[in-house]
Amino acid sequence: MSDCIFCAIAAKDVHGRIVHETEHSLAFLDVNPLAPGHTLVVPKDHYARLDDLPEEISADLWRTVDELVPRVEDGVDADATNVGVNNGPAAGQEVEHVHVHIVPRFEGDGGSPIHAVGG
Ligand code: DGP
Repeated sequence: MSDCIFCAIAAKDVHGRIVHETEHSLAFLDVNPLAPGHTLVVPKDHYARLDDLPEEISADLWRTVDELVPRVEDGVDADATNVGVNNGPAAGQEVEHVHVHIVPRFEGDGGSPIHAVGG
């Protein structure tokens, strides 16, 4: 999509601090990190929401997340991670190109957990 920033990063038209790449997925550092090492994993092609993803792309995306979580934790010596998707504008999705946040967490960092809706 021509006006999508994550499509531009995936096409290497816009600089992104890329940390990993597969056939269908790209991982790069978030420009406004919630913690050092905050990483975004995106499909290279444009899909707005999780349920738009074809099965093969979805499998590649989540496999990439699985592989990167321990690497991100090791990379910044984190104690844990929050892994999540803001899936749709009402859930806080600002960039309408699917992206999985991997946010490193540190004991006592004061950040918020992800609460279940209505929980
Ligand atoms: P969300 O609210 O889930 O749509 O989060 C969007 C994230 O994308 C937010 O944490 C900031 C990040 N972001 C927005 N624009 C850029 C950009 O141009 N480059 C990078 N690396 N990250 C961006």
